[in-house]
Amino acid sequence: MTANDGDSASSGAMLDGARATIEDYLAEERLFPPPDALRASALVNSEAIYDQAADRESFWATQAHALTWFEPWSKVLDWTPPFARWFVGGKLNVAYNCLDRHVEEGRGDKVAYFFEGEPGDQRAITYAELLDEVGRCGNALRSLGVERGDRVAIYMPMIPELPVAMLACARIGAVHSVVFGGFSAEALRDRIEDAEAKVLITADGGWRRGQPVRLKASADAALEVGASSIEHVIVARRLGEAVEAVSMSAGRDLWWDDVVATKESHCPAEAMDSEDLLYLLYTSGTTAKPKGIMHTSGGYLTQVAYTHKYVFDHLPERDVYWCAADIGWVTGHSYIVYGPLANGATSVLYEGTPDHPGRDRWWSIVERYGVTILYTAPTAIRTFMKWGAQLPKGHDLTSLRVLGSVGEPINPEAWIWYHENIGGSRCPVVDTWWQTETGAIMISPLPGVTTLKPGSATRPLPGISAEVVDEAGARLTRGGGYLTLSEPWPAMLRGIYKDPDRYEATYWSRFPGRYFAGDGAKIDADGYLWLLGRVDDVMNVSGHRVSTTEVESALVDHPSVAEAAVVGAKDDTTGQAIIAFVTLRAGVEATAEHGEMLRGHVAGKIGAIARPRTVVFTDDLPKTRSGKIMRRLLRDVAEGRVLGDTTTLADPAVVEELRTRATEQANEE
Ligand code: 7RM
Repeated sequence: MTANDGDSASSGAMLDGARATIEDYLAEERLFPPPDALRASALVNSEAIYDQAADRESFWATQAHALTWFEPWSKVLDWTPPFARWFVGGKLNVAYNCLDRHVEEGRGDKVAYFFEGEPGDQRAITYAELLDEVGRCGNALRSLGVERGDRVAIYMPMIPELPVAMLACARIGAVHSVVFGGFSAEALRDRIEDAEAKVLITADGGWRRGQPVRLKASADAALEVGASSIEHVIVARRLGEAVEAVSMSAGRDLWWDDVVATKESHCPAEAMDSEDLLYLLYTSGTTAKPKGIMHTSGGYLTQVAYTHKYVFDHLPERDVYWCAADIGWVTGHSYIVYGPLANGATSVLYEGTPDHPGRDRWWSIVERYGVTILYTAPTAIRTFMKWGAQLPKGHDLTSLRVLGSVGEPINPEAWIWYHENIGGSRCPVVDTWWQTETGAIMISPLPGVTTLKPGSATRPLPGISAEVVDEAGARLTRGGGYLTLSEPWPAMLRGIYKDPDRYEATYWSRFPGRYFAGDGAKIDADGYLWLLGRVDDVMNVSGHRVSTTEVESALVDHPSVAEAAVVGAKDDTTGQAIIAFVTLRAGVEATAEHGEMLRGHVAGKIGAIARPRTVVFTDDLPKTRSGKIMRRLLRDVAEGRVLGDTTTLADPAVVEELRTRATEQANEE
């Protein structure tokens, strides 16, 4: 199944829905030109950079020259659609670029990370210290037989050992596959099996909202059956005495303190080809099987470094940068680890939740470290809005210069709140559109150049070609359609691991010659882009992608479930919430307890992020005559909207029935 062969009704309906959204957006008409003070000192403060990028290949070559290459490339781009190779023949090492060159140039004492654990423990880690630890970890991996090209799975909390593990892989040429710590044992097992990882790096656990999260127990469950490629498990100690002793399997499991800390720090960096795999990161698509997105070395590092520098107007001598995402998602890979480190940034690395021990935790962090750049997601901003403006007011946030947003469309109300209450009305808000697949930011303002419109990601960055097309693939210069990328870009995915056909079908078949992102977008009279959300069966919950099909599979996996259909419904905080319509097998009673149990079942299969907000039991699902479930109708029901055209329904009575049930259900909550 490709991204586009779902029921076509859903895309059309999505664009209809999107039109209503855009009307809301345009209710906010204020324009925000770059503040004078910021423009005066900005790295880029003129439109000229867009003209310079007209020759795309030479523009990207200039950006790539900001990195240290062991051997030069012979060709900037080799494009055999849909397969791109950037900086062909060039040799570099990503970890060397993130660490060694800063140390060699005398910046070893600069802080790379201000780590703050959720319980309040603090640790500043310099570039020199990070380099040493990465070397030790690289040597540990080598001692366990990890070689160039081998895959290493990483399942960790947000502690310094996580970037260390990633960089150690990059240093020795191994490919990391980071699995978000909130994912279940089963999700971890699937990813280990697909990647055939040789080593798993994990921790006894981490802290979340004051509670220990026992990751090693989860990892043990993942390895209990299957995942037989894993030869060794390295376990970092984070919880220690706070919890019962973790079980260590003799011969397989090793403590970080025994296997890493004891190694010498000198660890030669492999000269990798520009196109060698750097990492795999699994992301949800429109089928139940997550896709292993492949990112390579030279092009990826070029674009994450370039975007981190210019989108956030980052200067290492001036800024303290904080991306508050989790490293387990692509935002953390590109904008906590690789981009900032390549640029010699000083970053904040925070382990926990925003409400522990109080709801002003983030603002105390901004104040403590003098954060100048803050990058977060609309769902977090809306949560802070609910908690009230008095919390940030209680802290000195005047260090902030630039604010960023990522993960989903930011509604103008949240944009304005962020701008005023966090940014003191002085900081540009850069709304950055990109995806796991794009690897790096693609559409975004430049804070010293772009006049902002709240709710618009504005325009493609210099070097990027994004275009909106209609159903037939014809380019639009005004109005709503489908967002496509019309030229290859350095950080683009190189494929889906072990599945080139799916890569081609998912991204390149709907609009020939174009990469289709799966998002709807509109262009306004000034040429500004307004992102309108997904047009496929991918939900966006708190800025994270969850596949409807994946949740449906988890549901029908339960013996009591006959059939399930899942949709995303608009939610004021999380953007979308997961609503599951479930038909039970004969003899099973549709009780509230059973619904609760099914919600837990999904969380157990995939992770808490996929737990449905609501389970609606129904005797039948609305289907077209050809038997396709009509998601558009279910979305209408879930969002309590007036129902659309139901004439292709096999049994219109089903919808009436559902609507009644959904309303009853909502009243019970
Ligand atoms: C970075 C990330 C990608 C999907 C993408 C969009 C949505 C992300 C924005 C956005 C509107 C934005 N990677 N999305 N950023 N929509 N404005 N600034 O989120 O692979 O997890 O998700 O997220 O739908 O396709 S992701």
